[in-house]
Amino acid sequence: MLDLWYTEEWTDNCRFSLKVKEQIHSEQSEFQKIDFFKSEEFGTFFTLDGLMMVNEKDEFVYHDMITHVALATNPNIKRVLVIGGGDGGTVREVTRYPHIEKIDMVEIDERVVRLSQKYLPITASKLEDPRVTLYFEDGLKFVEESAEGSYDLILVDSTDPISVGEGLFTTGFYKNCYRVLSDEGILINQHESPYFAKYAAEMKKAHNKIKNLFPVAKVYQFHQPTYPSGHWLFGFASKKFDPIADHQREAWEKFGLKTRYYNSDIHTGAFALPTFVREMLEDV
Ligand code: AAT
Repeated sequence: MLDLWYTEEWTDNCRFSLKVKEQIHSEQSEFQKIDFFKSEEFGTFFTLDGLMMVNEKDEFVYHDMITHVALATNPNIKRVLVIGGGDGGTVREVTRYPHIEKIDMVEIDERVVRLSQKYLPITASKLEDPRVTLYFEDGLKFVEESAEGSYDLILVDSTDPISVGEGLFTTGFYKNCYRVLSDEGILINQHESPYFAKYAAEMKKAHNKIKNLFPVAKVYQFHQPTYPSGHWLFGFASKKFDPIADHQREAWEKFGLKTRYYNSDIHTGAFALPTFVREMLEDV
């Protein structure tokens, strides 16, 4: 029998391949091509337009890091908006805080949610939490129409700035995020990779736009083996809180959450950037 491999072009000259046991689903939704596979090494995974989104083995890294850094900076966050994140992993982490009152998730493509519920219960398990409301629409439009100060935290769990994800990397979008956040608000966004030039160009553009709007604008890093280069970033922007100076280590530890990637030392360490990344950010 022939071996089946999933291959992703990280750059024109570099590819990532994963041996596949079986392709379990494939469709073209209204917005994108969705494929689900089973693999030995990374378990079940899905791709959108041929790019890895989530797999069972390393999703904990991404979902820990998108969520807990903000909650350990402002443990009083009560109203959360998740944009994208159709697999449900980000919402799952947010639901772990009993004091959070409201979690709105705005995903453009309902099919990603329904297929994740079917094939990726490990991430989609908390989408039915009573605090969660799902909206199937464009996140860009949703923030335009949301009231001023209506959220304490916005988590932008988006695809790359191509196709439907493009609007979530625009100045107009970030301006609306600023308006929709309370005075203590925090914005975390999927911030691409500093490593290969084509992703680094996007991350510099995004940082430049956010830094012109928010008094606090930083980036932090984590290891995501299945994203291009494995070196990935989130952006941290806030009206008030600095993630290091205002880090509420003890308050967060009191929540008693068991996490596999995030911990209080990682919180500090993630903001310590390699020199080449620092230089890229100074440069913008
Ligand atoms: N939890 C990690 C998974 C993702 S998927 C990102 C989701 O964002 C997708 O389900 C996609 O349909 C949704 N999305 C894209 N654009 C929009 C939009 N404009 N409004 C609402 N939802 C949107 C993140 C993967 C990161 C990959 C990095 N290489």
